[in-house]
Amino acid sequence: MKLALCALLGAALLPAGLINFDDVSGPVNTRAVQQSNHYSAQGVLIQTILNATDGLQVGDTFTATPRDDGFGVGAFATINAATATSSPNFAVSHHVVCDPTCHAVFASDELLFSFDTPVASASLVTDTANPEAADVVRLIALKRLGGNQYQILAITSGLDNATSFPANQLQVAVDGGFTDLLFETTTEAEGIDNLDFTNVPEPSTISLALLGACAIYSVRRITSAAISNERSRSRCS
Ligand SMILES: [Ca+2]
Ligand SMILES: [Ca+2]
Ligand SMILES: [Ca+2]
Repeated sequence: MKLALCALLGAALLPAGLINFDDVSGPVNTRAVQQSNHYSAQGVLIQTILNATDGLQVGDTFTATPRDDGFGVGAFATINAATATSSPNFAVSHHVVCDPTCHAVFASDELLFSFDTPVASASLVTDTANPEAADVVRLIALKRLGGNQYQILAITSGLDNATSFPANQLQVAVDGGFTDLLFETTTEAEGIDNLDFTNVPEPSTISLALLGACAIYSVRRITSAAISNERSRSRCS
C-alpha cells in the first residue's frame, strides 16, 4: 500500500508539458505563422510537413519532407464556430490560409511535433467547428530513424467533427516512449489545441520523484502518529 501510494505520487511529479497556443496575441480569423522553435523552451519543435502517411500502418516507415519551418496559430471563432478548447487560439499547419471568405483551404499538410526527450504519452483536441462534415484525423507516434526517416509506432484515429470530450480528443501512448508525434489530416484541414505530453522519465528523475513522494508520505505518517499519541495522552491524563 505504501509503495503503491509512493509510486502514484511519484508519477504525479514526472516531467510533462502542456501547450495551449494562447501566448500568441492578435490573430483573429487568420493565422499568425510561428517559427518551428516557438515552443523550444517546452522541449518541442513544430514543423509542417508534406502529406506522406495517409494509409500507412504501425510498423511502416516514411520520409518526412518539411514544407515549412513552422506552423500557424490563430483564433477563428467566427468560422463555423471553430472555437479553441482553450481560448482564444488553436494551431493549424503552415498553409492553412484564409481565402476571401476566410475559410481554411489547404488540407493535406501534417503537423510534426519533435520532442527534445522521448515522450511516453501525448494527446490533443481537434477544433470545434460546427456544423462540420466528418473527416478522419489520426495522431501517430513515431520513432526518429535519422535522415528525416520515421517509423510508425502507434496510431489513434478519430473524426474531426467531434465537438466535446472525449470524442474530440486523440491520445497515443507507447511503452518505452516515442520521439515524434504527427497530427495527420486526410481530407480536410483541421485545427488542434492543448497539446499535452508526458516525458519518459530518466532513471534519476524516477528516483528523485519517488524519494520526494515517499518523504512527503513519511512526514505525514510521522505527524499523524505524533498527533494520535498526543490525543491518547490527553485522554489518559
Ligand atoms: Ca488554445
Ligand atoms: Ca473539427
Ligand atoms: Ca471535417
